[in-house]
Amino acid sequence: MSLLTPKGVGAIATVEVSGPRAWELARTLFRPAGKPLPDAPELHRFWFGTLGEGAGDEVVLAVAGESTVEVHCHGGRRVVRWVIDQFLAHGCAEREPTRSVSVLDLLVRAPTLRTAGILLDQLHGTFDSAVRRILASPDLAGLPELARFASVGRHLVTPWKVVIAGPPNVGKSSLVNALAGYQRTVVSDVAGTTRDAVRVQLAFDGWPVELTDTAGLRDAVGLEAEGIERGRRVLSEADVVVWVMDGTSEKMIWPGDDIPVAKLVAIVNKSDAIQGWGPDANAGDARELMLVSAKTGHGVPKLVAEIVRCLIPDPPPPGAAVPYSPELADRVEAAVAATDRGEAVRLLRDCLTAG
Ligand SMILES: Nc1nc2c(ncn2[C@@H]2O[C@H](COP(=O)(O)OP(=O)(O)OP(=O)(O)O)[C@@H](O)[C@H]2O)c(=O)[nH]1
Ligand SMILES: [Mg+2]
Repeated sequence: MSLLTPKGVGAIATVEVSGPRAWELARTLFRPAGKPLPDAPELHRFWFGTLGEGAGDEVVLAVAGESTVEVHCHGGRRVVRWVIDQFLAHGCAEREPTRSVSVLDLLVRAPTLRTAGILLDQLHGTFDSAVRRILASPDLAGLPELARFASVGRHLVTPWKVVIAGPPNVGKSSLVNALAGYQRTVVSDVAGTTRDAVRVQLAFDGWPVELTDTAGLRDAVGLEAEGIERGRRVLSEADVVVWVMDGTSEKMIWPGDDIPVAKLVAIVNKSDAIQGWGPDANAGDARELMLVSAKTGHGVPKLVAEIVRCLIPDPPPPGAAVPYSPELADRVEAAVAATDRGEAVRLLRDCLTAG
């Protein structure tokens, strides 16, 4: 069962119920205003009547397929919920909205022009056509190519998570402010200033990013320890961790082994205050020692480019087919990993009917 109309308040909403028991359930829950319903569903017919016990709600019941009925009910949120609940109470399962509705839903929520452009391509059928082409080919040719952009597809609306972490007082909050381009988090020369994760939504190169400032990672007790614990949790969910070290301190504290190298960008901050390390020190391959100054902004554009390269090493070209929601991305990746063709075909067909 799924809601075909967009969520929200409208004059009319449509709830689709499909499956072998759809007609039987419609006959149980719906009381027609006129003659009784036929024993078997008759395609394209519809009836006016009441749904549910007691006063119920006045609805139109329509047969949309051999095993699919539609309930057209009043469109207020509570009414729609109530209609869905009637079917849930009779053993129906709720499904996410159908794909064609959800691509529009996603498009209106797209945070940047770049992600909106990708979603618009899919609204025009790019993803659907690619899936159909793959299904029509005997060896499912083109499937790995479709999975190539699964990670991008997961983040067209939901931002990538970039976490700024490192020891206390190295300039993490200053760096968040430098990246966000304005004063967003509290900066002070007292170590342990940031007590909790602070989140900022931004776009890097047109990609939506949620930047999280964390409490300095060190042993601590009490209130601060709680913030640090949360910081560790945030780290484990990050897509990229920017590990900040202080170039002016005697001892640089490197990230622990618990952060996978693939999602780690390590930087040395306060380059403005480091004797002998001018901008030139940033010229070579400085991935391990990228020099940045949160204070002057030196190295910040390069850091942004590195974060983007880490998050999206292979951006989709214009017009590419992209599995544009986390659900579609999961299905396409599962189809690639499927050991038998039948399973892969089933997953791809699901991509055409469900979001
Ligand atoms: N010279 C110089 N000082 C900086 C730079 N970045 C930060 N600082 C100073 O370093 C101190 C600590 O900065 P914060 O941004 O609060 O550091 P933090 O890592 O967030 O600290 P905690 O939240 O306490 O873990 C402040 O006095 C900043 O002004 C930089 O690029 N250059
Ligand atoms: Mg801080």
